[in-house]
Amino acid sequence: MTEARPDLVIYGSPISPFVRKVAGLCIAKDVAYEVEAVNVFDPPAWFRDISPMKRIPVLRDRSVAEEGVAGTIPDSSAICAYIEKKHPAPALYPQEPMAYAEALFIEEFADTSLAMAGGLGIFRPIFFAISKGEAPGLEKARDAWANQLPLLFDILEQRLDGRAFFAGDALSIADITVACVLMQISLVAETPLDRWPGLAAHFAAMQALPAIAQPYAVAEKIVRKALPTPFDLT
Ligand SMILES: N[C@@H](CCC(=O)N[C@@H](CS)C(=O)NCC(=O)O)C(=O)O
Repeated sequence: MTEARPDLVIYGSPISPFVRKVAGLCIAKDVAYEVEAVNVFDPPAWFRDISPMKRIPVLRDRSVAEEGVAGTIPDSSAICAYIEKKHPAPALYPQEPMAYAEALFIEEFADTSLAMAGGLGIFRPIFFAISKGEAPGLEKARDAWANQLPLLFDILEQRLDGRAFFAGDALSIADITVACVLMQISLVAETPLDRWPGLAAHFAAMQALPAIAQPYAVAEKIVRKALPTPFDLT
């Protein structure tokens, strides 16, 4: 028996935290999806047409259109908001207005500040170098871990304030996004969070969820082929 083709296609790579964020939202909602590989650094012409910012992920909803720009959405935040509208249960955005705004802010904070420090500051200098057969950029990564991330972890610790979730009293897009971006660091480096006990507890709880663990396992399998053991940046 063959599985039905899912409506939702995520173009990109599981190595991207933004692809894993969309995949995580789908898993948490039990919505079928597939990931179609696109190398964003050398994309095919059809992908350039649907990715105005030359970024992954882009979503295609085949139930809307099978090809062309129609039925596609660039940007993980727009994609997740679309999937929430299309598949409202379980809700992954809080109902209460202030909690809703908090969730959107934490999502944005993780997508920008945290991703800059963890992705561009740590993951890329290590993994991209190793993939090209070069020495890992440990100096840059150690600088990001020591000088950029603590301020961001302080903010997350303060926002979390000992709670189980960043916004409202249930899992939301905020929790999924923070975990996916933090795990971008874990792909290449140990991620000790002892100085931020609330964030450490949140991170451990998130890592136990299939929505976070399953897409990460796919990425980890790819990364471990080139880097068997994560680095200690402390
Ligand atoms: N805000 C975008 C960010 C997407 C993004 O930066 N993706 C990275 C991969 S992790 C990318 O496509 N980078 C291409 C490049 O740097 O040229 C989103 O949330 O989708």
